[in-house]
Amino acid sequence: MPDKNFFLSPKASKARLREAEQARKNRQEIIKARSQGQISRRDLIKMGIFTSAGLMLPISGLSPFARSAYADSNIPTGLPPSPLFTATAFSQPMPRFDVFPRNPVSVLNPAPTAQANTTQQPVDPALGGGMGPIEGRPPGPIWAHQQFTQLPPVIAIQASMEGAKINNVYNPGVPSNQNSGINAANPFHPTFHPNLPDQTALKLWTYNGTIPPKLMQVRYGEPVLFRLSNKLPVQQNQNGGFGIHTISTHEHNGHHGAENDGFTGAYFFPNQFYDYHYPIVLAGRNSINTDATDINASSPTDAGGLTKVPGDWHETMSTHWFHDHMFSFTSQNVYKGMAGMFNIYSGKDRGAEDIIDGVNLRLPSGRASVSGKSWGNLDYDVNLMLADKAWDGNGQLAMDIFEFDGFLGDRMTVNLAYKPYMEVERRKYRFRILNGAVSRFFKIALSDSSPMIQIANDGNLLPHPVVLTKLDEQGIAERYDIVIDFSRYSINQKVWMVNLAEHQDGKRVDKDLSVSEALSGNSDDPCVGKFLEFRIVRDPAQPDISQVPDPLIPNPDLSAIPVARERTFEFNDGANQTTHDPITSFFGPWGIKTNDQGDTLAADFGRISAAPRFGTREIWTLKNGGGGWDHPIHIHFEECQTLARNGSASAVPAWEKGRKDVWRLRPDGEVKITLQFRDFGGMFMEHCHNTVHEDNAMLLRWEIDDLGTPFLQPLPTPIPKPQGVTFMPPDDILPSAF
Ligand SMILES: [Cu+2]
Repeated sequence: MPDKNFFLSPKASKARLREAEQARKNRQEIIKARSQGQISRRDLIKMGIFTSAGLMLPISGLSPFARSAYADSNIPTGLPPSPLFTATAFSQPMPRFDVFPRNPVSVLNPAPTAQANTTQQPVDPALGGGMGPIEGRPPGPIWAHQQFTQLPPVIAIQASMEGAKINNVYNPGVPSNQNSGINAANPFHPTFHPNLPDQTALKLWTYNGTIPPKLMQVRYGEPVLFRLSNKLPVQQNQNGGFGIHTISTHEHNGHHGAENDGFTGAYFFPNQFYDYHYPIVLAGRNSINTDATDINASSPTDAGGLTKVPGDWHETMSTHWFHDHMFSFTSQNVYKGMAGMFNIYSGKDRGAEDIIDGVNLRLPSGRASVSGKSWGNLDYDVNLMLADKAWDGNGQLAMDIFEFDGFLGDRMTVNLAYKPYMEVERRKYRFRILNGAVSRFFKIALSDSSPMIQIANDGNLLPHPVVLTKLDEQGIAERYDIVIDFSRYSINQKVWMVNLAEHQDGKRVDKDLSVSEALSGNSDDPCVGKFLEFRIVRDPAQPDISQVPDPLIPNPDLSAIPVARERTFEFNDGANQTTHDPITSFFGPWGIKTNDQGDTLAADFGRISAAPRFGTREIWTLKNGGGGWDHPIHIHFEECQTLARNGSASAVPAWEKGRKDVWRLRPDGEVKITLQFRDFGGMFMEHCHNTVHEDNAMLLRWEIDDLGTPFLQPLPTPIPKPQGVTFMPPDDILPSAF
């Protein structure tokens, strides 16, 4: 297939291509200056690039919204295609995730503390000098780890955020023959393909500075302390042109106290660490099965048995991910590599298909009797992170932050490898598929249109498995777990995962193609078509005894819990900003209108838009305000049940009938959901997960109001500085929040 220029039609004139290249160069200078702190938002307004209402003015040669003088392209953006050098599709093996080592908490020095560790250290002059705390978590009781003594951390996972380097300690968690022949002992280079240049330390920023992306394996009832050290450059301008060195990690969609949620305003600086305490509990632990008597609410022991845990087993979660959530820089930082996955193991979903105890669902994973691991086998349980990327003429990661509709790359990567292949055996595999893109939606089929079984949505095992020949569109941050049975193929056969979702821009999917259309090579979108090749290489050494039972995990029954309150959130463009706080607020074009009152507001993490009462249940309606966009809306903290789409309960498809945490609203669409507020408190978020929309500035803060200590109401807003986090009162509290 000839190399297609996605961003400009193949029919675009040479003049249009030249114009596009010039526009790219012009914008690049501004992107660089903005990301490096050399110009402020006010400067951009003065320069006429933004209006105070947040709309970008149509300046030809600069704005992606401006119509070209050469109107021969309806694709209004301007990056040239990413060169492939000598790399070709399906010529490199797909690396499995790199599993984080799990250590006893005693290895942590200093030991973790309930309140932030405010031991002082000198602050680099580039960060203002003076002295500041070693931990960047906001200090004091309201940001202390909740229930730290009841749920003390048992496992320590340590990581650093740093620039790209060679990985000499890659641990795929499986032998080489389950990792497409990759010898994990070889140095693993920070590149999207062996025939592409290594990414430089300023372009790619990842957990531990290495690829493959990282996997945390955790289990219920075993609290984890994730200590993340910020080792990014102290100079803000050492960023390769985009991304920012202040970071905040969100464990999406952890049921943890807000101090561990990666709040967008709880970011920390180079040379600081942040202790995230992940208790890994079943929701409802303080009200349901509190004495831990239900064996279904359980966690795997190393010896092959079960430990009972409190909480509602219907709330069991399996597939999470973690990523940066820095205010107004999430898209750039995640694109730069700050994303990993997080598998949670339980009695139901333990990752050992040969343990038959009446609780274990025995999903495809691997055999404890072969590996010696009674949980968390990865042989046939495969994490896939899909992301579209773009790179410049030197092969270095490139991004255009002025694509306010959404930024699209033109090269498909799986686990950060450009169009790889994976060797598989003739048996069932589970794939935990994450959309880790900035703005792109995917829609997945197999090249021969044979069936896949969807077993989970957003990490929640469905009430019933769903057989599909095409998955639904998958929005940014959504996770679809599927099972593919390769026993129907013969050895040496190949089959491909195919993307059917064609984009023209970052607004939404332009068109869902048929498999044959997607395979035809006629799409202008180079991320359409085959992106992952499965090579069926052998029979399994042991017979496949894994199962996909029905039912999987029924929904929790909420019928006896009264609905305390209904709220409405409408997602629009043309947002207004009413606060103008230089630290906590940002401007549109995107925003959220709450409860049909007042303006559509751009994000301010100092504004409280909703404050549900602790211990209650509410119904929230998420509305697309129109304009032809789709928005994948994410609500932090609790998994929700989808009650209706466009007012109709029967319009909720079978694969959305479990619990979810991200909903594609679809153009002009509306979703009604229900959720509870329990177990923990503090400030959480709701936002579009098209991360460009999120950053510009479709995000709001809500907090759980418990009418007393330790959560004062309303909570003060943290203002992070290298010399210590201070607090200020909320900029704004919407009249309908409490
Ligand atoms: Cu959006």
